[in-house]
Amino acid sequence: MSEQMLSRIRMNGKVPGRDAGIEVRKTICAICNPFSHCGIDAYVKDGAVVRVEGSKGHPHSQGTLCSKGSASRQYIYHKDRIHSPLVRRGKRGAGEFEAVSWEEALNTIAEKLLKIKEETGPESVAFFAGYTKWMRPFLKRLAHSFGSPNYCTESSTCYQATAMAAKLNYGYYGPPDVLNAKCLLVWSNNPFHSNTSTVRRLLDARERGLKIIEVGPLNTPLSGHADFHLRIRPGTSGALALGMAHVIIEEGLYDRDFVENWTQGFEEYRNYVSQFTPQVTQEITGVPADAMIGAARLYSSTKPAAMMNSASPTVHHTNGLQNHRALIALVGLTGNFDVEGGNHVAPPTWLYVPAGLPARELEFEQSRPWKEMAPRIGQDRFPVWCKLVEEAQAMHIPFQIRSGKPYPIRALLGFGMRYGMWPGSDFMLDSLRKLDFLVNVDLFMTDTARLSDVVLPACSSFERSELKFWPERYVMWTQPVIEPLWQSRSDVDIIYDLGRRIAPDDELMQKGYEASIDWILEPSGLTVAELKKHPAGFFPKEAKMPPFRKYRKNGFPTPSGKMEFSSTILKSAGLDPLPAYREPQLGPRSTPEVAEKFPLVLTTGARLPMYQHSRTFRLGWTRSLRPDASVDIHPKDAASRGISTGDWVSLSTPRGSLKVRANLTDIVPPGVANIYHAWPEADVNLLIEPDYLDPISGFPGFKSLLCEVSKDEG
Ligand SMILES: Nc1nc2c(c(=O)[nH]1)N[C@H]1C(S)=C(S)[C@@H](COP(=O)(O)OP(=O)(O)OC[C@H]3O[C@@H](n4cnc5c(=O)[nH]c(N)nc54)[C@H](O)[C@@H]3O)O[C@H]1N2
Ligand SMILES: Nc1nc2c(c(=O)[nH]1)N[C@H]1C(S)=C(S)[C@@H](COP(=O)(O)OP(=O)(O)OC[C@H]3O[C@@H](n4cnc5c(=O)[nH]c(N)nc54)[C@H](O)[C@@H]3O)O[C@H]1N2
Ligand SMILES: [Mo]
Repeated sequence: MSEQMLSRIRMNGKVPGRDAGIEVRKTICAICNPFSHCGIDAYVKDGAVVRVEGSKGHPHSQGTLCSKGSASRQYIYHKDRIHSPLVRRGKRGAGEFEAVSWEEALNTIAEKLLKIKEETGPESVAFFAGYTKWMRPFLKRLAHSFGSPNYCTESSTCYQATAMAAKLNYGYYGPPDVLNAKCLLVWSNNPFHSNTSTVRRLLDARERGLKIIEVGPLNTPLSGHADFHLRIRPGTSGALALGMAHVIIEEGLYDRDFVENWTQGFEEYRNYVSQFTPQVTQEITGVPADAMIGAARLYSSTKPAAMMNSASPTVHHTNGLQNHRALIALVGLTGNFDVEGGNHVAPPTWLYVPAGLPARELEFEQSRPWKEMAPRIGQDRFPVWCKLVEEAQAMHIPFQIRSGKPYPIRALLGFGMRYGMWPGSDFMLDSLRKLDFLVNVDLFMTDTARLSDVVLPACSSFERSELKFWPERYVMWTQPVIEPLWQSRSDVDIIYDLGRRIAPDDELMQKGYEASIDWILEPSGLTVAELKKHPAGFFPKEAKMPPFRKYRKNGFPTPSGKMEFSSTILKSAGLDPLPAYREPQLGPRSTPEVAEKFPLVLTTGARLPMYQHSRTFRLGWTRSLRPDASVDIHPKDAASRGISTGDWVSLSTPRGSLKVRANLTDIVPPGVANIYHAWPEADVNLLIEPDYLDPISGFPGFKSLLCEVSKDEG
């Protein structure tokens, strides 16, 4: 073949090299959760990404990309990207905007926020970050340096309730040490859909003989690999955990030494769980007693055993916090807390990821002590949240906007804010309309952005620099592989430019983003200059995991210094100190009168591999994998209602109904309906009351309420 022909093939075939003008640059996919974020090789030609591939040899993602990451080009070049800063000119929500310069947009925001601060105090301005994590510490610092305690995030529905449960029981907690475990209790987590880059290691461990117990109502790709799959009725995790504790205690399978020396309230707990006999537990949870007993024996007698949890499905219930306390209590009860092959406590280095290095994220974020600021949104209603979580409880935002009590909320500065995230999303939407001033920063022109007074275009992970740690103790300072598209900018640049205008006294912020990262990383010995020398990332030599059983030296960071079966903090708040089981507020046992008309249990938001909340519906590739909003129901329930697959059906709750298609599947057990949570045409959060919340954590009961599915005759 001639050189000329070869050269043409290279050009057309996207082969990197000088001939083709294509360079391969390293970046990350940041569409999904911070524990994944796969390494990407971006093929760049003439300043545009022409192809993406998983970075081969990346220690976390090992060259893989899921359906979402593979569609990265459709994501970054999508027609819905916002091109320039916009200021509203027409009626709110009418979508009439004028494109303005960054200078004008930022000045408009600063003037308005400073005016509100002067009139009703800095607390009247709330700062909110949606699912995206990377800009959070900077946004929180901006809020506090401005003087507002009201920094809050999507974590008011995600993760933080599990962290609260862990703090109440143990003071701290750790992820499962899958590599060294002999038994893994996967309590409501579907990594095949929600955390794909971890699955290979899980399957390898299974091949080495790892025993697996899965708890969760839905069949998942893990179910076929599990020794036991306990298919609970949604919302009954707590009862199952108490039933398992009963078996473990009765049969003497608990860790006596740990319980005697390191726990508080065991006798009360033992006494309480004695009512959860296998028969009672079966009646509540629907799990056959034999399977529950078998799983309890397997988990407690295989050493070491680890528990894998998730950020949301056990706490998306009106009884979620106590449920989660009950299930993680099994870790201590069986002596698997902070041991090799169990749940190993390792403090996060940066953005939730433990990478074996110390850093100063918390000191950085909290630039002003709480006592120098007003009480947070939700502080009266969810005092235990405010004691344990360093944020405001965002579920209370719409209520405080409406009541103006204890002080008015007049402006909201949102980064990736989406009102569809809230239960009673129409209630949140109406509340946002009542604000004096709403700003949203997003990549795309979303419904929430359309409602705003000022809209700012953020850029994607391909167009910015961010600090990224992976649990494999790997770190990368990403560098833009292309220039920010149109006039978009990195969230962090926006935050620092606002900082200059609304928080001029914050000296560190005035020094800029990279100086702030250097400050945060100081205890680790890393600097941005050093990180920049490794564009593909590296393993810092200093990174090391902490020792096991740290409590033996320092006690537990709880009020009693012990693991608390009976919580001192809950007791002093006048709440039940034991991980007491209560039925979900709406359920066949708690509200049989409602169940007459709405006999199915509704669980929402089980993760689908191609969708990430609202993010990937607009992409042709991902959308083609599941084009229609659909509700999963069991063939038996469908048959008794005359429903076939693909039929249009009404999904109704006492609050309203949606028209969706029926998907007949035994992924759901009989009696349960399941629907994904962010369909653009069928928002299930319209069907859930805005105050359908766990009274302790404030988390919404997204995953246990009542519904009916009926054939749509219209
Ligand atoms: N592809 C994709 N990945 C994601 C996300 C996404 O939107 N798309 N979202 C990310 C986020 S923010 C989160 S929080 C995680 C969630 O990640 P996961 O927790 O893994 O996701 P889910 O599918 O919600 O829940 C896992 C399992 O919990 C069980 N479950 C469902 N309802 C209940 C219930 O009522 N009680 C109990 N005990 N178990 C129940 C089901 O059996 C289900 O298979 O995923 C993250 N990863
Ligand atoms: N019914 C029901 N509701 C749920 C759930 C459920 O299971 N059921 N799950 C809950 C959970 S666990 C979660 S985590 C939440 C998630 O809910 P959201 O936080 O709303 O999640 P997303 O839709 O992923 O992201 C919100 C916005 O962020 C924008 N965005 C993406 N990247 C960036 C960026 O880099 N910068 C900026 N500025 N914006 C960006 C996206 O375009 C999107 O418009 O939903 C909750 N709501
Ligand atoms: Mo989440």
